[in-house]
Amino acid sequence: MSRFDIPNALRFEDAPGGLVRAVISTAAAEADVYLQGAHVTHWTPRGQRPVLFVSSKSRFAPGKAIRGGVPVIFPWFGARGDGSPSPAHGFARNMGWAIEGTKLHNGGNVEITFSLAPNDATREFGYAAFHVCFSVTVGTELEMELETRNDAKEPLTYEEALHTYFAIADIHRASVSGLTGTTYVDKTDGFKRKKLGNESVRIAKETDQVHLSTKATCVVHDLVWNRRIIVEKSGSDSTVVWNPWIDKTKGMSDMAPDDWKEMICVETANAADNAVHLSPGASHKLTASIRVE
Ligand code: TA6
Repeated sequence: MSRFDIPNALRFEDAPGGLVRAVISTAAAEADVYLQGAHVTHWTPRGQRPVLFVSSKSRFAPGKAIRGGVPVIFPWFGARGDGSPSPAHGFARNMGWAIEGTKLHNGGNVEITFSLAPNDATREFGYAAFHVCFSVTVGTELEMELETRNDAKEPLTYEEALHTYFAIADIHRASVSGLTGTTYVDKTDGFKRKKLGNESVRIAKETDQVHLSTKATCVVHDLVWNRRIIVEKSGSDSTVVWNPWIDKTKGMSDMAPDDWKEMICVETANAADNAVHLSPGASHKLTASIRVE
């Protein structure tokens, strides 16, 4: 591991549950990224409150998804479309990723790059010929790039998401703008398709919406902490907004009873109608860049 260390900027350490994480510290920000799932769990620009939410009840264990931060979702979103017994949200977030490299940029930003290649488990799921690369650059912005290449001789269709959990002071005084007029699949109402009017998304009950065919930048407005979290993206045609609210949270062993008040997921995705179709040898890149104002 030490060959990827960057003195005074990036080091690796053993973390809870026998996992390993990269601890990043720059003049502009600090961050933690777990090798399991290439999972960013912490990003805080200097002088700011933590931007990402992680539940105090989250599991940190081999093969278990971390509840919070930025789970990397691949190659299916939610339940697997063919109904076969498979882990929700694909296999990428539960697996160990390889480190491809680390880099200290001129301006002081630190980048770490991970890759996921086929293994026995992915082959079991029918994924034998792909390559996924995920790079995270830490600075005043958190920049993330997820690039997928189809190494098979036949086309590859997949879904993906950066399932980002944002920390907020109070869900009752938060909203998400940038999705006006979009059509969304309401997963709390029988997957009905609905259209958002000329308004921001406000959360007053369990909310699980897949907004389709939108390339828009979204903003999380936090009226209590008086901050805006801006999520800019590319190569992504879906945005998912999720809050489990009271009852769903009670049913989740890796969430504390009041966690629903302090988090909102605004996810940079390609899901449902926006699944990606890659011909043999082709690649697709999804990016998200997060900043706080
Ligand atoms: O992104 C929203 C969602 O798909 C919800 O349906 C909810 O299940 C959430 O993800 C969390 O999923 P998980 O598998 O992490 O419990």
